[in-house]
Amino acid sequence: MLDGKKVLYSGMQSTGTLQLGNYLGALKNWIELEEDYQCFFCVVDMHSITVRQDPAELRKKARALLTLYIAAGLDPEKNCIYYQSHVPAHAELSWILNCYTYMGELNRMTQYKDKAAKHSSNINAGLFTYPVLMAADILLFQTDLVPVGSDQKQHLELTRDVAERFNSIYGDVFTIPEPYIAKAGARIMSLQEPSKKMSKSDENVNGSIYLMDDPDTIVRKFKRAVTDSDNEIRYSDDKPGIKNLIDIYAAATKKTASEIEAEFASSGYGDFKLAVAEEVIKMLRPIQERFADLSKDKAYIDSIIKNNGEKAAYYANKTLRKVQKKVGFPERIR
Ligand code: ATP
Ligand code: LTN
Repeated sequence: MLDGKKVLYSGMQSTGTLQLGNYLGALKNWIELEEDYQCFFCVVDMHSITVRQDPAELRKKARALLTLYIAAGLDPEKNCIYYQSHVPAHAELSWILNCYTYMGELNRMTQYKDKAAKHSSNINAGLFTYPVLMAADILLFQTDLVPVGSDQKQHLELTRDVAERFNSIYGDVFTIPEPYIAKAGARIMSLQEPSKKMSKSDENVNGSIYLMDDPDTIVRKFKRAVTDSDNEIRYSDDKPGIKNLIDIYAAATKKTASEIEAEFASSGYGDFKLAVAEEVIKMLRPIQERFADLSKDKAYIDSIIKNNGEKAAYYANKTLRKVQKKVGFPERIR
């Protein structure tokens, strides 16, 4: 609890331009929850370097991501929106938690296996211990709720296990966080390979709708989306392409899959794809406009970065000092 409210924490990597899955699976839910919680939204730039990045690009993307959080509707006065790399406590707690996490646990993480396969020439230790840094992010703020897409569920379970292990040795140090995985949009798939999740680091740009895509690009990508050939709009696992488009339409309109099946019972794939594109364009337009305005206001974004970084460091240090004391680090001389 913080100031009488439960704590909500989430973050995204500044590895690329946000795609529709990031928005529907995570960011949109953050906005819906922000009023009821004391919220921390992090740009996890330290996680981003587990995969090789161009320094100038990484800096640019981190700022764009922070600006996009605000453009999408998060209020930076009420919520703490900040860069992970500006708060050293993340790295410090991560080291300590490394010593309470087993190799076997990390070996089971599917994101690690996927990324190791994808970046086989750079399987670094950071990629392996990535979930420990994520656990540190969450536990530093005594978080109650973590809204994420379903691909992060395993990392959340590990976070809970590590926190419970630590608490069982040292007493109630950490709040045990709950995942929040909304039904609609929890896992948006690539438009080109509907068996793979949509990802901002996918080299096939036609598989992802980026939040900054213009209307023509969005229509073109949906028109080209891979589907089966029976032309029936039905929500079923044996129709992964159409199922994904129904999921996107459902998340954008808040309609259920059966309402959508009924609405498009007499339509073909072409019409349905255009309808999905239209809803997505409508949903993204205000975010794109706000992003363009905010990007011009350098002083305002700078002030958010500074003030919120300091605020996050204050709360994070409180937990860190407690943990350092528990594990037996010497007291600081003042
Ligand atoms: P990368 O491709 O760089 O690994 P990503 O696109 O998978 O990145 P992350 O930064 O890892 O995105 O994830 C940010 C948030 O978006 C997380 O909460 C994650 O669960 C959610 N998310 C990512 N991809 C999807 C998706 N396809 N569907 C639903 N949620 C998603
Ligand atoms: N691993 C997450 C990003 C992330 C995160 C967090 C999400 C890092 N730290 C803390 C929620 C809470 C991902 O989306 N790939």
